[in-house]
Amino acid sequence: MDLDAPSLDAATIEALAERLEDCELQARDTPKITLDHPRMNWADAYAVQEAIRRRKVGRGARIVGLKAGLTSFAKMRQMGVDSPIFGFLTDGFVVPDGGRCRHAELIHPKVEPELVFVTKAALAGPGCTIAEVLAATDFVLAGIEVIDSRYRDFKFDLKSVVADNCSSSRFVVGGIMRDARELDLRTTGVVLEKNGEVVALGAGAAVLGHPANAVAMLADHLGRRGQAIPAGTLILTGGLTEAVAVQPGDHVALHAQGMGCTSLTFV
Ligand code: 0L1
Ligand code: MG
Repeated sequence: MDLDAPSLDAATIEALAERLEDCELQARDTPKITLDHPRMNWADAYAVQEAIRRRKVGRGARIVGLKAGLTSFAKMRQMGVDSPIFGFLTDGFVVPDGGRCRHAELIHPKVEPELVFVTKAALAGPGCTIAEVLAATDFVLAGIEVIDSRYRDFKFDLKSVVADNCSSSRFVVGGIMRDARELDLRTTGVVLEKNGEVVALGAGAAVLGHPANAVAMLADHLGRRGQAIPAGTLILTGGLTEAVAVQPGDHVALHAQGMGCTSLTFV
C-alpha cells in the first residue's frame, strides 16, 4: 500500500502541507486535496503528513505520541479498506484530564473512545506480534480522541485523510494506568457519555480483534520505512465506536472497565 515513491514534487508536497496546516490553525475547511491531485499515491499522502510534522516541529512543537486510525472493523468496512492509517500527536493537541477544549479553535470536532498504550521498549516491524506489543507495553489507559477533519463536511478519501494527519486535533488521556498483562483488552468495555447520557459503547475487540494489533500494525508500518516505535511512546489505538459530534458546552466522559474515567469539556 505505501511503498511507492512519491509522484508529487517536493514543492507540491510542501504547498499541500501548508494548505492543510493553515486550515487546522485557522479552523477553516477545504475540499479534499485529491480533487486537485487525483493520482496522488500513498507515499505522497504520508509525505504531506510528514511535511506538516516538520512544520510543527520547526516551530517548536514536541511529538508526544502516535495514533492509528480506522482500526475498527465497522469503520474499515465503511471506508472499504483493510488496513489502518497512522498519524502523529504533538504537545499542542493535549487536553489535560478533566480540562477544557476550545471548540472555536476547531472546525467540526467529533470524539471517539480509545484504549491507549504507552511503551517501555522499542517495537520494530515488520512481523510485529501482539505478544511483542504486550511485552513492550509499560501501561494502558483510557483516552478520548477529538478528531477534526480539515475537509469540508468530513468528506474525504483515504489518501486525503492520511495527508491531513488522520484528522488529528486534540486528545485527553487519564483514569488509572493498568498493566496490560492483567487485563483482557478484548473484553474491556467502554462507555462514552455526553452530558451524562450514554452516546456510544463498545469493547476492545472492536479494534482489529485486540487493540494491541493496532500497535503491531503501526510497528509494521514504521518498519517498512526503516523506523521503529521508540520506548516511551504513547499510542492511540483507534476509535472503538463511531465518532460523536460535539458542540460548545458539551461535557464528554469515557469510562473504561478497570481503567477509571477520563473527560473533557468543550467551551
Ligand atoms: O482517529 C481516527 O480514527 C480518524 C481517522 C480519520 C478518519 C476520520 O476523520 O474519521
Ligand atoms: Mg482516533
